[in-house]
Amino acid sequence: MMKIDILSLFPEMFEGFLHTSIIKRAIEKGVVEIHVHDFREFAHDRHKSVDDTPYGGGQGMVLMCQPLLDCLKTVVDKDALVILMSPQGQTFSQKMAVDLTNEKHLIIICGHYEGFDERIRDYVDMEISIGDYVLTGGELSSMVITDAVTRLLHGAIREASHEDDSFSDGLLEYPQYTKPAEYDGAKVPEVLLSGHHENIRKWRLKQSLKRTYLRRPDLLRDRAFTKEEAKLMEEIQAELEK
Ligand code: 4GX
Repeated sequence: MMKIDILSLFPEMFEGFLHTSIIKRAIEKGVVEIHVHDFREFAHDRHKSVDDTPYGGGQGMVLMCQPLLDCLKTVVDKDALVILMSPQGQTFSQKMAVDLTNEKHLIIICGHYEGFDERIRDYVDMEISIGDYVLTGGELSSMVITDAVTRLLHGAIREASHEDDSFSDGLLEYPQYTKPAEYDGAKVPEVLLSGHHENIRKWRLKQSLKRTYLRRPDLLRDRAFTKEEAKLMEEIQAELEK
């Protein structure tokens, strides 16, 4: 059982997320325990302030140490990995999601405003960004991390579904089809209806390679191809030159 504590000023943003689909089921099955904490409750003044103007002047507000770190103290333990969501962190990836499944306890800090008091970083083990764009706060980012990690935990989904994930073997997924065999004149590739498992496997591998080559060549840059993959790549390149 993994435990995830999320520290946020907008706990209501998590309502739909925690009560829907696979995350809801994973919580019910005891695969993961997720708690959202409103660190505004730890503010001491009448106005429940959590931010203040920056020393040295300038625009915007800075999240102050006290309410957030007092909240952190109530959830931290020796096993906890404290993660800060920020555009300045390492970019999140499937590999990071897999690595995080080895942790017992994640604590994810979501900030709003222009930034954090730098001294908050002394209590943080890892800073993660979900991509090079600017959000209004870290809540959506923390849900991205929580979602990507939770679905990988034992019992969250059928184990075999992970093996087909895009990125799990460094390739994009092959095209999939379901009934009917023809829709508005568009046919399902013949090989998929043939029942010939070896031909289907080879077709899917070739489609994965082709799609990755065309859409995400960066993923192939330092990939060690098997003999079979190298041969399929030659076929793909020859077909594309025609
Ligand atoms: N991936 N944001 C955090 C506040 C902030 C500003 C500066 C630290 C330093 C984001 C992202 C993201 C917006 C969340 C700014 N925190 N989080 N917030 N991209 O854009 O994770």
